Amino acid sequence: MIKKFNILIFIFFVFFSIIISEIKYKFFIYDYSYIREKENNLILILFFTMLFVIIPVIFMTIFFVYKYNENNKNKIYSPNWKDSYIVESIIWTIPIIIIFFLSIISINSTKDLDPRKNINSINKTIEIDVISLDWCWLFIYPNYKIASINEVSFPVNTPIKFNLTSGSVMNSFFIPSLGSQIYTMPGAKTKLYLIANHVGVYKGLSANYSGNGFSGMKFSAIVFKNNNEFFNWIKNIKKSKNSLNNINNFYSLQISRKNREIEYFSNVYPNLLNNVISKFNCKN
Ligand SMILES: [Cu+2]
Repeated sequence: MIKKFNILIFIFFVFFSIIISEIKYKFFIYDYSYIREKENNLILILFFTMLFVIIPVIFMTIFFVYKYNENNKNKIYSPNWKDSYIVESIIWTIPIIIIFFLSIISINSTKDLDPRKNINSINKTIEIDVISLDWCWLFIYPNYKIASINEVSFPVNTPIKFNLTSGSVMNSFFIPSLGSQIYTMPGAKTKLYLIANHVGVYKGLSANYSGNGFSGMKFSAIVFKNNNEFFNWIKNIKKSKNSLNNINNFYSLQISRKNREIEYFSNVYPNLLNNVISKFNCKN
């Protein structure tokens, strides 16, 4: 009987370590940003805290099934649970401690990972306006008067302030490797601060189903190794013949199209983001 029990426990721990290593791999391979790193740590802390409950419960389930089995001749079954102070204090104290611990972590990380919170860095923050359309992403660099569709770029270790809105329905702006997602909503402006700590090209997407062409609503986020590379990218866009210098050009972008290619626009209409927002705010 003991043998069978040992085998079960062994299988359980093998299975458990496979899950843990898989989770570690899945999380840490995408550790490309400061925010993402903090989010990963938070998830791992919560996960291991919950193991304090899950492991004893699984262990006891297997143990009790064997110990109080009908075929176990050596069992001594003497239920005497009424007013057991030991049992009562264990089943109340542990959850209270865990809930208290988790609430402190939740409060602190909610403040800490607020998407509207500025990220401290020696490098100057870059502002990028983002407008979600049917079904593509429009990125505007107000300080450089350029825009692009389905491609955004910035230098490494530089905080980015995204100002977001939607030109059509609600979508969700998400670069999974860099951290937090945030909703874009028509007539509303939201802010999101992100920073990339590794050079590379990351996938961006909408995490909110928004219609028929949604599956093609993807963009690439290019992280350059220095400002020079970033300015070259901007110069390249400045050469584009397409422009967005009046609101009608913007309206022509709003025509729904699926699987749109990357497009560049030089000479962008000033304050386009706020214009798009005010379009939805009709006061009667
Ligand atoms: Cu909302």
